[in-house]
Amino acid sequence: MDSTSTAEQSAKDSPAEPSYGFPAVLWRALERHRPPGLGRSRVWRSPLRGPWLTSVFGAVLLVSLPIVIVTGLLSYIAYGPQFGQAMPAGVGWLRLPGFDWPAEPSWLYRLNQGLHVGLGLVLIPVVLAKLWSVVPKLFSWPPARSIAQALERLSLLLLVGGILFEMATGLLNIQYDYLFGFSFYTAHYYGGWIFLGAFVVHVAIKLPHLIRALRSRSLRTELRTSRAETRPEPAGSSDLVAIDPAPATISRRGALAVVGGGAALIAVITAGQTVGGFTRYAALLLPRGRAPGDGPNGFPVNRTATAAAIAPADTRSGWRLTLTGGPRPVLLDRAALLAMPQHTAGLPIACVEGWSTTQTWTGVRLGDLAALAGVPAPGSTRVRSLERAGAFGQATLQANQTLHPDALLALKVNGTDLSPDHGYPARIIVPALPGVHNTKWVRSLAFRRA
Ligand SMILES: Nc1nc2c(c(=O)[nH]1)N[C@H]1C(S)=C(S)[C@@H](COP(=O)(O)O)O[C@H]1N2
Ligand SMILES: [Mo]
Repeated sequence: MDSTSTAEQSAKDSPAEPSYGFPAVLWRALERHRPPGLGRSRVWRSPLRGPWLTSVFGAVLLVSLPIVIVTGLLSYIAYGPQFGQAMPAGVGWLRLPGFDWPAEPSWLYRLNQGLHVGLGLVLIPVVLAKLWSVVPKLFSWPPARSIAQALERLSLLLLVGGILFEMATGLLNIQYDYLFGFSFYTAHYYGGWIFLGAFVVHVAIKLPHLIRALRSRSLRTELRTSRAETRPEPAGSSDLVAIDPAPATISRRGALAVVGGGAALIAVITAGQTVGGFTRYAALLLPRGRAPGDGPNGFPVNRTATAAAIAPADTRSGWRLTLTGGPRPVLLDRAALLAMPQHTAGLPIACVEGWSTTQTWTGVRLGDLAALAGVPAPGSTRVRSLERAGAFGQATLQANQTLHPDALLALKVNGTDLSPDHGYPARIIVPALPGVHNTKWVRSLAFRRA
């Protein structure tokens, strides 16, 4: 008799709805304290929302975001964390497996950064569309039905916050460059890891749903369905589907075209920054990716000589290049450098901001200068600029970067002397090196033994 009454009691206690994993008391309390306006709101009425549409956007991001993530991490390695010149310098246990960044092919960093920045920008409309497609979930109440779901929703916070943060900081950086000094890199780097973690969790949880949803409708059929024929996905298939759907104001085909068109537009106003030629005039999203004028020195300038506070007098006849690391320092003026064997190479400058430009450079091989200094096989090379302030004034090159046959101390570009803005009297130009380490207005090279 005792056992019967207990059973009856618990039958009354358990809610009519499915068991939610939380103790029933907690569940009911949450239900009772529903904030106004929350719940499966009838506000979200688009008949387009549903697991299929969300999964189409999700599938696009699933294949493309890993490229943005990996190129981002590779860019960090390309900066040379082994020399403490990647930002942030100390990353604790997040330290990536270090390796010498290759000096071949010469377009390696150009491709890496073009993909990272270009794809990152192009995906903005897709990310926004995906967020739009799941926005009702943001307002669902109770916020979670089980511990597992609570954790999942927490990961969503990091996922959504992470991607918006990365896109906003990335966008601001390419627009205003070093507006926030170097803290941009630190923020973008840690933000990237937070996003990466949340992304992995999200994919692990959602992949089966994504596959099922993609199979539930045929893309081909959707692309043939007009607005008038557009119907909501089956009610009850997911809480993404509107309870009280309004008539369609656009077809799914139309929605995909708007998002795809937005992405294509961004591609058009971005690609010119690295493709070059006349397309550069369309590189509206990247002020620095645009050329300042015509002529041999008419290609983008990151920072002008004036902005870098280079005194013209210091670059004229009194200028000397100092080579150290050997038995005694070697001093060379520009005439002495021009009297050495000259080598010409077509090499890109590829900025971390995504823009790049390929020019024909002429100058002395770094390997020849190392030999002249008495260190024919240096382990690394420390480059210093006349510019003393900030992180631009110096860079360290790896052995493979110093000894590559196309690695130059350039004196000329496209057959004429470097302009003051491009680093006269001499600048570094090394294949596949991140743009920032192609130091302008070079003052000294310190070769370090291996
Ligand atoms: N001394 C010095 N070198 C520098 C810079 C600088 O500001 N100062 N800018 C760097 C960056 S970030 C890039 S992308 C390239 C740009 O070279 P450019 O201005 O000749 O196109 O130069 C690099 N070398
Ligand atoms: Mo740069």
